[in-house]
Formats: sequence, C-alpha cells, structure tokens
Amino acid sequence: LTFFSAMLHSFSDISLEEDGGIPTMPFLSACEGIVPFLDTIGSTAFAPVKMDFMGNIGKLRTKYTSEVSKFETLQAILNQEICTATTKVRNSATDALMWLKRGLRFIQKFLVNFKSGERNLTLALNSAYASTLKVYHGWVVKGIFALAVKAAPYPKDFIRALAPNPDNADDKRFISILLQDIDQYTTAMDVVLNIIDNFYEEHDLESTAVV
Ligand code: 6S8
Repeated sequence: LTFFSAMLHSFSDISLEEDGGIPTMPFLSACEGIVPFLDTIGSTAFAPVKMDFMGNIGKLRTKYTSEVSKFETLQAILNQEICTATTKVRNSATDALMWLKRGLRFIQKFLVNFKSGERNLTLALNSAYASTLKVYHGWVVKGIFALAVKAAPYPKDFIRALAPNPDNADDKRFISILLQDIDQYTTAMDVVLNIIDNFYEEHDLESTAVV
C-alpha cells in the first residue's frame, strides 16, 4: 500500500463522460486527496500553499452546490460563466480552476521528475516550478515558493511520508510499487489536466497576469 493506492478518491478513479466531460465532484475529491500529504510533511512553510489550494477547491465546491444538476461537469461550470460573461469577475470559478490546474500541473511535473529518478527534491521541485507556476509569480510569491522548498523533506522522509504504514517504507519492494503508483497517478492527472488546459486555450480563458 502507498499513499496513492490508499487514497479514497484519486485522479485514476475519475470516469470521464463520453464527450470528455470531467465530473465535478470526483475531480474535487481527487484534489482534496492530496491535502493530507501536506499535513503529513507537516511544515508551517506549507500553510499558505495549502490555504490557496483548498481555497480554490472551496470556491468550486460552492459553485457546484449552488446548482448541482446544472454543474455536473467542470465544463458546464465554465460554459455557464462564459455565457454570462462572468469568467473574469472576482472569485469566479474560472479563475479558481485556472489556479487549481496550475498547482496540479506543478505537482504532476514534480512527481514525474521524482519518478524519472530525480531524488534531489529541491531540484525536482525547482524544475517543476520553472515550467509551471513561476511565470505567473512576482517576486513576493517566488519568495514564498523558495521558503516552501527549503522546508522540503529529505528523500528518505518523503518516501516514508508516502507509506501509510512506516514499516512498509523499509521494504525493498516498496519503492518499486511506489514508482508504479506514481506513474499511474501522474498519467491519470495528465489526461484530466490536458482536457482542462485545452478548454482554457480554446475559449481563451487563460490569464497571463502575474500575482
Ligand atoms: C495566486 C497564487 N496561487 C497565490 O498567490 C500563491 C500562493 C503561494 C503559492 C506558492 C507556491 C509554492 C508551491 C510549493 C510547494 C512545495 C511543497 C513541497 C512539498 C514536497 C490566486 O492565487 C488564488 O488561488 C485564486 O483563488 C484567486 O484569488 O488573483 C487569484 C486572484 O489568486 C498559486 O500560485 C497557486 C499555487 C498552487 C500551489 C500548489 C499546491 C501544491 C501542493 C502540494 C505540493 C506537494 C507536492 C507533493 C505531492 C505529492 C503527494 C500527492
């Protein structure tokens, strides 16, 4: 068992609709599944990151709850905001999902770097950051990222944090099972993120603003 196979709701469990529709609740649950990991590492340096991530999940959940039958998929939510010209209003679901997907792409690239053999977590995080979030961050937020990276665990502790039962982590087979699970997880994430990215591109929803 690994953190990924123990997850109650994973990206691998999302069944897309025939037209590529991403079901809202399974998606939000899969996002929430990542949060306990930040708690396991348990550094206060991750507090702002966690707050931002959960804030966007919350905004999308609120939108969904406001009319469940109308917002069964993420695309239905985005289409509604496109039709009502509200994609750019403060706290729009379009804005929340834009930041959420950027954070998810960062996590996905980081995990792929790790899986591909980069065991220096600082390097794995920096390289993922450079190809995802960094262009959208001004110097203050870049500083928050630098602080969070300084609090990154040692590879040994990172692997341990991904073992629901710490005894598992010492098993020689654990790392190979972990790498398989990461492969499956990041592949499932990639499918979902590509659909969202394409939707944002087609409808010109991506903002280049720097925060
Ligand atoms: C804009 C922006 N959000 C916000 O200003 C930035 C907040 C600080 C983010 C710093 C990024 C640092 C990530 C480092 C993590 C390092 C962890 C190391 C662990 C090993 C937006 O905010 C709002 O979101 C939006 O709602 C609206 O208000 O302009 C808008 C208005 O502003 C961001 O840049 C999004 C940041 C997303 C963070 C990604 C979460 C990372 C979570 C976990 C990382 C752990 C990786 C390992 C996972 C392995 C287990 C699954």
